[in-house]
Formats: sequence, C-alpha cells, structure tokens
Amino acid sequence: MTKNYSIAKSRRLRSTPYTSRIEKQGVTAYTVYNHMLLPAAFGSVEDSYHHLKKDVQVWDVAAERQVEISGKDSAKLVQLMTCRDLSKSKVGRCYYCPIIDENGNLVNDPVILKLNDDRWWISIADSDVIFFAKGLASGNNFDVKITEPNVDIIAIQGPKSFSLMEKVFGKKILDLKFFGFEYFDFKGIRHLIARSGWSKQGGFEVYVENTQSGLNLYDHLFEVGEEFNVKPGCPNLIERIESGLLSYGNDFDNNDNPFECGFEKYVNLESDITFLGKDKLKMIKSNGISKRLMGVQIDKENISLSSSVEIKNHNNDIIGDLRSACYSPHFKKVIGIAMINEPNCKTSTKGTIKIDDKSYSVSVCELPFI
Ligand code: THG
Repeated sequence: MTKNYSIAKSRRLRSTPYTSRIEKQGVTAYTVYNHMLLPAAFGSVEDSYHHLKKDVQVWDVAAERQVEISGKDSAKLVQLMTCRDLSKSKVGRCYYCPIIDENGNLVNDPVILKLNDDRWWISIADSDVIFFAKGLASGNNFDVKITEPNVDIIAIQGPKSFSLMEKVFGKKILDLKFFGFEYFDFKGIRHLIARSGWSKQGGFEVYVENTQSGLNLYDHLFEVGEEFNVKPGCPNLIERIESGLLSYGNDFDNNDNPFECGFEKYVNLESDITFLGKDKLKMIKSNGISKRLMGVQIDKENISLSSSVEIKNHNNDIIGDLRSACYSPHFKKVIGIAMINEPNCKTSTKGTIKIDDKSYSVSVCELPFI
C-alpha cells in the first residue's frame, strides 16, 4: 500500500474561489496545476467515473488559467506560439492548439479563445506560458499586453449537463456548437460559456470573471441540479485515459514534439503563417519520428503511477515508457498511455513492465481506447 500525505497550503499554492465549497462537499485529494489547487478526487475515482458517464458533475477547474494577450500585435504573437493555422480563426470559437518552442517541441496544449481580433485567451495546461509569451513579445518588440486575468472556470460535465444548463440559462445554451462560446446572463451578470471541457461526456465551461456571481452560480447549479443527480467532481483519470485526452506533464512534455503526440491534425506547415519551430517541424516531418504515444493494456487489476515506468521487450531492451495508467472498468484491466519507440509502435507489440518487483505483460494498442 502507498501511504498518502496531506498537502501544505500556502500563498504560492493558490486556492480558488471555490476551494471552501469543494472542501465542504468532500474533496479527498488535490493535485497542483499552474501553481493552483486542482481537485483530483471526491472519494472513489471509479464511482465518480460511473457518475460522470451517467449524470452531471460540477468541477472547480480554476487551475486552467488564462493568459490574456491583447493589443495591436496580439494575433501575431498568438500565431507565433502555435503550429495551428489561426489565420482563418473566428471570434466566438475555441481552438485546441499545440504551443511549440524553437526546437519544435511542445510547451503546452491549451484551448485558445478568440475574444476579439485583438484580444485572446490562452486557456493553459500546466506550464508557465505567460513567461514564454512575455519573452517572445519583448524580443520581437510586439505591441501587446500580457496578463493573467481573474478568470476561474467552472466546468459542467456529463450527459445531463445539457438539461442542467438549459434549466439555468434557457434553451439558447443548447445552440452552442462544440468549441463555440457565447455570453449568457445569470441573474443580470454576463458570463462567457463555451461548449467544451476535459471529458468526452459532453458539457460546458463557464469562464467566471465576476467572482461573486460565479459563487452564486456554483451554489445555484447544486440547488437546481438535484433532479439530474448533480455531484461535485473533477477531471477524472479513468474517463480521460479511456477517451484519449492527453495531459501535458504526464503524457508528454517539452522533450516531445507534436508528431510524437498524435497532434498532426493541429500542425499546419503548408500555409505562409509564421510560428516558432516551423522549420524544425518541417524537418521532423520529412525525417520521420522515432517514438509515438500509444495505448497499452496490462493484465493487472490496479495501478498507481507516480513517475514513468520502463516497458521492455523479451530481450530486456527498453521499448518505451508508461506515462499515465489506471484500472479501466470498461476493459476490466489496466490501460495506459505510453511513449513507445519505433519500430514497436504497432498493435502486435508485446512487452513487460515491472511494478513493485513483479513483472506484468503489456500489449500495445492504438489511441484513443474508445
Ligand atoms: N478546458 C479549458 N482549458 C484547458 C483544458 C480544458 N486547459 C488545460 C487543458 N484542458 C488543455 N488540454 C486540453 C486537451 C484536450 C482538449 C482540451 C484541452 C479537448 N480536446 C478535444 C478532443 O481531443 O476530442 C477536442 C479537440 C479539437 O478541437 O479537435 O477538448 O479542457 N478551458
């Protein structure tokens, strides 16, 4: 058994406006994301997984921080940071965008919101994009303002999120298309709401700028959500692995490039846009990659990873490393996301993994699992 430890809070490890609420509601584990508390469990992660797939949950995902870029050169700076072509992007849309450094490696994988032609939010995963952005702006003499605004997202996720949100905001909210956003009133206060979220069960994200109104909304969702069996929740490890939602810092980091992570559909090398690492990515594309994120299945009934674990073949050569894993109730075995070395990136590959001094067989498969 692994022993658990409590987390020491401090100013540096930022709380969210919802922290006192989720603590009353029974949060049992935190992780740290963008130097902020991100709930990781409310009791059993497996029970939460079943509930998320059936009903509706409200999540404190304030740790998905915004990097706001505004000003005359804002579009230029945003494009300089991502390999996804944003030249035809539209106001009112969200874009999943790999952020790339000068070596063609990944810095982050945010959702980018185009608020206006000269105002953008970069809704970041766990790395300090703001300093990267400020460095680029300063080095290029861009006319931009870069801040971390007070935006604290509440996510509403699960199949019944549509009924719950309709009850609170009216029928119009159901017209939102996937990755679209619009402004909706809650008791006279305007909130930006997107149809998005870090689960594949459907849902919305409310980008709360007015903290008091956000707290009122948080409470209201639980008051009127009883008929939909609403519960507090958080990004769910099992659901996100089964769905193939990748996590920066876990499944990939600054040592990996977008081709190795299956992000090729967000890499646009043909148009005339300018972004950091473009030549490197062209070279990587023509030379080919030597490793790739794949799914793995392991005949085991539980797992708790706290670092990556080597996967070996029958000759004892390392063929990859397991980066995230969980027990999947759907497959009735452990599934995981692993960086596998070529030429082993194929479904016929078998290997072994050592956990707590015991060997288990591993079989490689495609992502996503479902
Ligand atoms: N919502 C918001 N900000 C975020 C996240 C979020 N910031 C951190 C983290 N999550 C960023 N990572 C992701 C990863 C995947 C998705 C969103 C954010 C995602 N992907 C869809 C998919 O893979 O099917 C759709 C991608 C697409 O447009 O093709 O939703 O969750 N605000």
